Amino acid sequence: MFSNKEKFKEVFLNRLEMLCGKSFAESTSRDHYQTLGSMIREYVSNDWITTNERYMATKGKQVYYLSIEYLLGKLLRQNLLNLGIEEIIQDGLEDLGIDLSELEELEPDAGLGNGGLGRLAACFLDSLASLNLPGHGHGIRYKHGLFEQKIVDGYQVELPEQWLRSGNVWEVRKADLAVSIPFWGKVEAREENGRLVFHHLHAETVTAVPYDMPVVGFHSDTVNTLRLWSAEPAQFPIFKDILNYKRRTEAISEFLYPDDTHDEGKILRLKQQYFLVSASVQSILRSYRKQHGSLLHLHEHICIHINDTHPVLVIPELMRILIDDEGLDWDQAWHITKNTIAYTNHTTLSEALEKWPVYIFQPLLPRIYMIVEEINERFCHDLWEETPGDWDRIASLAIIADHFVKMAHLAIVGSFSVNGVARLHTEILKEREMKPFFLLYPEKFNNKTNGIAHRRWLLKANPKLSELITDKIGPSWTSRPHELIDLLKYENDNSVLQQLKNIKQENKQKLADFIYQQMGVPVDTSAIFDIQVKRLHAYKRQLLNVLHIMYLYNQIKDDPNFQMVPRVFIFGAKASPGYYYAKKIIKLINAVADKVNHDPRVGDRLKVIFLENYRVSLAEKIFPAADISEQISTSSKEASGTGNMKFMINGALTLGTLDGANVEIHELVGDDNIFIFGLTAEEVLHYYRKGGYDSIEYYHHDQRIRQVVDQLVNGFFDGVHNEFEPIFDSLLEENDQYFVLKDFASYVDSHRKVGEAFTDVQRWQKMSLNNIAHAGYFSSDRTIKEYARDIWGIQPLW
Ligand code: 26V
Repeated sequence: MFSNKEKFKEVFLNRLEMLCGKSFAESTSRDHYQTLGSMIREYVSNDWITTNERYMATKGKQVYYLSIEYLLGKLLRQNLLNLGIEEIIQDGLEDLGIDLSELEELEPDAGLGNGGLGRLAACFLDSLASLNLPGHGHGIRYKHGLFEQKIVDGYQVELPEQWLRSGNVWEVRKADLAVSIPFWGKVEAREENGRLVFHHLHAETVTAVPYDMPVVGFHSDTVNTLRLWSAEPAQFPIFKDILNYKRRTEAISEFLYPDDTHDEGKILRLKQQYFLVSASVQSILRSYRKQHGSLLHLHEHICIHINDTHPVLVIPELMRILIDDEGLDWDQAWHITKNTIAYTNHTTLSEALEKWPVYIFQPLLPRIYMIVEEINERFCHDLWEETPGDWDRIASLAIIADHFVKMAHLAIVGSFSVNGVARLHTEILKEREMKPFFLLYPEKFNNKTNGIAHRRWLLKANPKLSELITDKIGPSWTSRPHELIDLLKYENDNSVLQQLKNIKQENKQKLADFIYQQMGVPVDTSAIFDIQVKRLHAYKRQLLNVLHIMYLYNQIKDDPNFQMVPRVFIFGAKASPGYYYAKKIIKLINAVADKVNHDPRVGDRLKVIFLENYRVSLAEKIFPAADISEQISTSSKEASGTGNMKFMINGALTLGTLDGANVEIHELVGDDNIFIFGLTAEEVLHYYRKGGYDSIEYYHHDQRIRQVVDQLVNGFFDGVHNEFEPIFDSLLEENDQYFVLKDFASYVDSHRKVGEAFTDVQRWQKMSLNNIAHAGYFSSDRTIKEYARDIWGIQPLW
């Protein structure tokens, strides 16, 4: 139906009438979107079925990626691009007077994630399918994704997100593949035929119904599956209070937890985790049994990868099935389980490491708890054999300690691979945060530096730049991103550099139009677009950025003739609803924006924009328009960052600390093509060991710092005196845990260098080109190939 545009139009018009029961004349844009979506899904279903049949027939090793988050964004345009039918459809629709971009706007973002971790999962799915690798995702079909953010009077307000309001054209409900998940109840051990058999009695059972979404590879026949589970009441509940039971059940897949602060004590979150794990494992084993029969060689044919510790209960769940249902003994089951599971760690921040109180865990998951207890006992026993009497070591490594289950410890002990997400991060894991585990199992630890789906973040998000690249080095960079390096041939080619500049300018204009339309603030597109978009966290230091803006404003205000390269500072950030401090920073950014943008003395020299509701589709408008990418976390704190890579591949220059993957960006582009400032990770860790540094001293000795810090509490920006007191206190009373004041001078200096470099247009464009040329390394195709080779042991099927 997509062989040519005439055929497409014919089928489209037919389908529209059938699906919507309207004539074309009466139909709305939404009808057009639904019709097109359903046609595309039908079009991929052939390849989808064939892909699954081939997986069944060839019996090659497969990987299942378990993640509590998938930040997919919109799928329409990406699917068209990957299928190679974008042009036919765009032209066909145009003939009918329909604008494809308008239909795209109607598609809601699938926002089933908080930030980097969820987006990484989505990028990985794209690369798996595009590399023809047998890899599928499992997740939860949250009815409401991450909250929608509104800014009201400078404050963040959260609204429930409603992505399923008009249905989801991409999914297929598979009610016949539903499975049951037991919670609560009690376990009874009975002796049957000479062995102990465990029965889970009086459980409250929930039905998990899968909704499958096709994951279409780029110009390949592979269509993998993202299976999202939805919680529904069991068909014949035996409870008296059915209404409450229904509510409790549906609550499991109602909301994505917006908190990436830790969720200690939240029963529903643990329920979600086990729900995902149990449903996924049952489904994986059902298809495995069909293919291979017995589970004895499971680990040779499948790998289950857990995205952080949220799905770590897959370890005891697999043990339970192998022992209770398959009748294997402990050692056999442990061997299989350990060799099936691989784990990625995404943070070293100790406050972010998951742990569950036993008083919640044990009653909710009684059989699973017994198994975790036994894993722990055996593990501690082995430690004791190794270092008898060393109680401190055992206590610090134990999986259950001080009445908590430590999920990261369970993940490390019960898996064959533990990886970090950037080189520095993995080193910190090995040398500090998880050192005792590294000494115990050095062979498990490895690094897999993150990557991004370059086809979404460059080919789709920045069509003009993509066209120029293809024009210069040919089209194969779309599948072989390392070929971007060929752009270096043009680093001294003035015409190419000029074209680069024109494209950036066009993209900046588009973003400026969007900003004007959203907020009514005009911005000067010849200014430096300096952008920080990411979740709001103290360690990411949006505060450092805003203090610097306050400092620039003070200079303008104190000296009306002050000369500076004009700048537009753009922010996008959601704060966890319960994260009081982060919300204060949002208010501060907006207060500063309000003052600066309305001060006639400032003119076009300085503008501050806070774009509300940062999400995947907004990000796609932002990255192509950036000159400067702000990656300014306190060194050692950001595991990797992936926004840094999205900026880079769109030609923005990084202004950053040597943290996360910035270290690798710096290594690739060299000192001349990046702006690095601030303490190194080693220096930060050194200060922590000494108990911090003396922030008051910096306050007293640097007038620039004193002025901006005082302005937090003297009503300068908002007319009241206590709004920003918590921020003031964090810097002085609490001794500035994130080294904001310590890095301030170095940050100011880097910004000065940015200004200088920007005035030399040719130099700037050359730096930009260098960044694009080296960004191929950060394609998630490269990352996924490394996972496939080093961890999963999977091969492309064709
Ligand atoms: C959780 C918490 C909770 C306590 C307060 C501080 C904090 C900071 C971060 C988190 C999130 C932990 C998991 C996560 O999302 N990690 C992110 O994973 C990305 C993909 O690997 C990576 O690029 C980001 O650097 C990392 O923060």
